[in-house]
Amino acid sequence: MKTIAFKMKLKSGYEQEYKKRHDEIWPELATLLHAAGISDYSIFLDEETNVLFAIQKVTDNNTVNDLPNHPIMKKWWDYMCDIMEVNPDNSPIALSLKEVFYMK
Ligand code: RM4
Repeated sequence: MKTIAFKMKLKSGYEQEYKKRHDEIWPELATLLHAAGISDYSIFLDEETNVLFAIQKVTDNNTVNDLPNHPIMKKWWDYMCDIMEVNPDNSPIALSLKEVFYMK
């Protein structure tokens, strides 16, 4: 198991809508993410910059790299693309973050 973190960006003015959509996350999406090896997934919003900071645990044999091809993942990204900064395929622009400190 390892912890990974990345950042995404929310469009201005969509904080409540972003939270609402995640409060009502599709059960099939949660199942898919769990099946891919993701757990303890949190997303925090920096209200000054609209940067979304995401952190999650992934199993050593995770299949996270297959998620962009999955129909449920694609459907979620299509659903979210109006309120996030996205790539041409509607996946969120996500930048990996480097761990520089860890304390148990
Ligand atoms: C985010 C974004 C991410 C997804 C989470 C659940 O807003 O779409 O890719 O993992 O939702």
